[in-house]
Amino acid sequence: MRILRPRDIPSSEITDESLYWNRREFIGAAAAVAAGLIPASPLSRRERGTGGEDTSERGTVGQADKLTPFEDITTYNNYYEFGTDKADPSRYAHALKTRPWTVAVEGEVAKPKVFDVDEIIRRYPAEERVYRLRCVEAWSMVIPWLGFPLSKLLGDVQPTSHAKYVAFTTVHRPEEMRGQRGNVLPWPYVEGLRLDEAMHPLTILATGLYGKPLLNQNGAPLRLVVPWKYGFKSIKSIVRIRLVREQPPTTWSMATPGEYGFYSNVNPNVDHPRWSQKRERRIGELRRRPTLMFNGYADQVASLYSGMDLARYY
Ligand SMILES: Nc1nc2c(c(=O)[nH]1)N[C@H]1C(S)=C(S)[C@@H](COP(=O)(O)O)O[C@H]1N2
Ligand SMILES: [Mo]
Repeated sequence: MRILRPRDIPSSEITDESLYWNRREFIGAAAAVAAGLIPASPLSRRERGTGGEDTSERGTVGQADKLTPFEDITTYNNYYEFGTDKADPSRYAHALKTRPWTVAVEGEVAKPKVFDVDEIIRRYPAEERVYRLRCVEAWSMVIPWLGFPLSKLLGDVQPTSHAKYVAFTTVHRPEEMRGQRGNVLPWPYVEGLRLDEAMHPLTILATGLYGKPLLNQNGAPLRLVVPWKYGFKSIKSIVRIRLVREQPPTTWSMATPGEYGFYSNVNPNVDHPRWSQKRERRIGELRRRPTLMFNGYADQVASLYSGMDLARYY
């Protein structure tokens, strides 16, 4: 497997964590607040995770986790609807029209509703969450998302007592998504979570990153982020969220059942059949670092899986 940086980025271009926070506070903050992207009160030092202290409460990460540069987050992507090369999404995703855009929230709920995405953005104020994203291909990034807990949206549609899982669907538009004209995966891309995973406070719907609205290659206008699971669970450009009784099918487990299961929790002790998951390369770094159980969020999520054999339910 090839793991390359998209291109050589001059050091002057690399977005440094402190630089980002300075810019955000002195230049970007007012505009971002006006656009409804971030809350008006700046996050405290503790919440930013810049002090090296325990910031686990909000799922933020410590000083050892330097933010991945914006350039890398937006040019080194997996989004097979636009091609399989890491550079394809940034090349071709502009063809997707992200407005008007609706998201149907339906199924086992008392109050199903078709939302306009701008209504979602207005109704659920975005907070900043700095999360690690660990791809199943053994690379990782640290991304300052803007988003809100999925639990807020689900709470508002009132899941019935029959709701046990949540099924997510990406938009299906072969005219705009050139990869969907081929059969590299079954389309549309679908993903799923158990209801308790979906309701967990770390699980967010993201609408932006680095203080700006999401670019198409990152899943505009609305994508899931589940930081303790491999990146492919974080489905992009969502048009349907359906509460269901049974475990729903997921794209990668349909495509390659022997390699990808429903749970897909980051787990250094369970190898992928074709490679080890013990280590990972942070994009922009040369060294490999150890992969952490549940991607480092074990203290917050391990209890969801108590008593489960995670080698069987991979
Ligand atoms: N619809 C859709 N969602 C997707 C993918 C995809 O191909 N299609 N790729 C997944 C994978 S494998 C990863 S690692 C993450 C990457 O998200 P990022 O490009 O924002 O870093 O998106 C996930 N969401
Ligand atoms: Mo991935």
